[in-house]
Amino acid sequence: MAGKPFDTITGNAGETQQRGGAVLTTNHGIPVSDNQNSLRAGDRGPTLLEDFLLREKIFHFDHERIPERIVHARGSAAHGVFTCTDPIPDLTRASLLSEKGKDTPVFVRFSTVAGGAGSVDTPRDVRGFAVKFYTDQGNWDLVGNNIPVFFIQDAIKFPDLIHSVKMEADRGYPQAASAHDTFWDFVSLMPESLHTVIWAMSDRAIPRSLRMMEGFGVHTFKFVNGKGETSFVKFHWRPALGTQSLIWDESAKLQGADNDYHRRDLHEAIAAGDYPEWDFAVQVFDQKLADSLPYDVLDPTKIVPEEVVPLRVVGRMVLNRNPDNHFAENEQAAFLPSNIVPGIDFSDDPLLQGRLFSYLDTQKSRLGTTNFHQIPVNAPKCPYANMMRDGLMQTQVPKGRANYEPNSLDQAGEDPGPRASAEGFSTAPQDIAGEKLRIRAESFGDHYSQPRMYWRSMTENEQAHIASAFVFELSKVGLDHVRARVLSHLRVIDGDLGARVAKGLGVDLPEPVTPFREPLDLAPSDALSVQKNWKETLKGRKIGLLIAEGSDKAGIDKLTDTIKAEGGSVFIIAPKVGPLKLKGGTITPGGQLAGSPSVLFDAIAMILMPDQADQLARDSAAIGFVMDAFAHLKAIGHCKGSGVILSRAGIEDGEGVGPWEDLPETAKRRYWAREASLRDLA
Ligand code: HDE
Repeated sequence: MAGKPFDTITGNAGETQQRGGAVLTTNHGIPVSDNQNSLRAGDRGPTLLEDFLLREKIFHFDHERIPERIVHARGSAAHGVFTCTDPIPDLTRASLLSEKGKDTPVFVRFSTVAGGAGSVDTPRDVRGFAVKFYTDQGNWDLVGNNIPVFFIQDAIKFPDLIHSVKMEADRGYPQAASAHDTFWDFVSLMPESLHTVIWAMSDRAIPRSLRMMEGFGVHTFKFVNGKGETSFVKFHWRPALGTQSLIWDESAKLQGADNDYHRRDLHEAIAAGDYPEWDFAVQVFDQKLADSLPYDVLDPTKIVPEEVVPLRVVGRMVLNRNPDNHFAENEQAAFLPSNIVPGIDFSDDPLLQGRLFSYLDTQKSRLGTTNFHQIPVNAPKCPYANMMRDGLMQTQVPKGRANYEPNSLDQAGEDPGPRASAEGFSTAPQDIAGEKLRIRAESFGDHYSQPRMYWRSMTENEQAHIASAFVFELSKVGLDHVRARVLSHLRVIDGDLGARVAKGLGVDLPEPVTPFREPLDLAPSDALSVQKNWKETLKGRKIGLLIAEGSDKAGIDKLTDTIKAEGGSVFIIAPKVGPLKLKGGTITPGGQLAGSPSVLFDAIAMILMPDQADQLARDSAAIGFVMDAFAHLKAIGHCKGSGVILSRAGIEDGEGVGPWEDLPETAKRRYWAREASLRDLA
């Protein structure tokens, strides 16, 4: 029997080419009649060099990639708006903070540090938190992290730090992981890194969501007001959803379940109108207070606890628009700590000073041109004009004769071009005297007091997570002398920490190092703990609901509605993804059980008929679903029928485990106390 006619354009039997939308053209506007076949000599003959359509398309494709960022390669981004809520013209003449209710557009990029652009979202790592404010005085880039301190004190050590944490030079692994010899070798020889390392071993380095991270400017900056008076300032972002973290086993399993866990979460939240929000707060202090502290405010390995200098909330940021194109916006975004506006100034923090060079320099090799500022995501939204001209990929067409300054073309009646103004950026005057030296200030010499303060500010469970993270990481270190050297530092931070990590590794505790400065017992700061500041809310939390054929639709609707009413969301999972007949209606599930493990959710529920539950109780995906939820300290809601799955997994009713009707309440928490009975933490 003869089939449908063969289509010589698409190569499909009987299909005709889909047509619609705008006319497809070359990059030079020439309309294209066939985007399926290259030009051939005869229907089975060689391709012709003349085929400019083929060559242009392949040529462009061959060059689609640009060098990825040497650090922070993997990022997720969004647009939004910053609103000033408490103007502070007495402290700064920065216009974005000058008027209550004043809006400034922003572009934000969150990132991991160590992994490549295609690496997973949930390794143990510091997260970048870079904000570009498109102010009416030009762009201000606050290029910060989700941890308020940094590993090193001097920019000259940055290449060494990054080389040590990235893939090892000879073998090219591990990707996106600090658990290897070279990183810990560096740490053990650079005790200034210990404060950031203890943060990185805490749950802060495995955030639950980008929406649930704090952000910090890290360095001390300066504010300058209209009278030229200066003060020191540290910048903080506080997430409206509260700071929440994963636990280690969960983040490791998420690396298999969803490589894009954070990126997807951010994108979906914004697409659903569930806009992520942060308060913007400042810690402002003067030289006198700085001088009274037992550490140097120019040292980026130190925080100023908020119990010492309280936070003042001055604005709010809402992210309300996903990028239209990942490459054009996220990949081509260029953040520069040197982008600063009148009213804000740098401090002499030696790490910050080094950054002021690096970011401008890196853009030239990544984006290939000094004109990277003209790419839409980087361009200021206020007018900008100067005498800088030409260069690769120049897209602007300046008019007139004046491309130098001073000039007197105005006297000839021509446009003389832009001029500097007294209102422009000016550096706050500062006395500086001293010898020209390569030296580390003695005031930067205490590396143990603040890690000790951090350790002592944690809950018992958080301490156990930190000690266990050290054990995990050091268990991957093959060089005994490196491991021993790390332990000799840890016991100076805190005897208990050192002993627990040594015990967890099953090795002897070595002699302590002798620090340059005897560590101080600084007062613990509750603000540093994630668990002590947990927000009990369903907002931003995602519940995985397992159902199957015959499940009760009324129950499913009731649970879903209650959770949604409180700002949470429900994702329906079933053994098969096609439409499902239920008692009282039909539902099309969001995901199949095997592809929707419970690591993807903050809490789980099961509403199942007994026969379906019996069947699922023989399915390892269902057993794993409840076992992991339990092991990850999550709330579990079940119906009578689904009890059989729980008993097969050895889970009994107790704190956080009970009837599904309780879930809207129980799902607001994690059950930290459950952990001691589940795993042997250090
Ligand atoms: Fe960066 N850092 N950094 N960094 N950093 C870069 O700039 C660098 C540091 C941070 O989403 C690079 O455009 C040096 C501290 C973020 O695009 C590069 C030093 C903090 C991002 C660079 C530091 C950061 C970067 C790579 C030591 C927190 C991502 C690509 C002196 C306050 C920005 C790029 C984005 C990116 C250099 C230390 C945060 C190579 C030399 C401290 C969030 O220029």
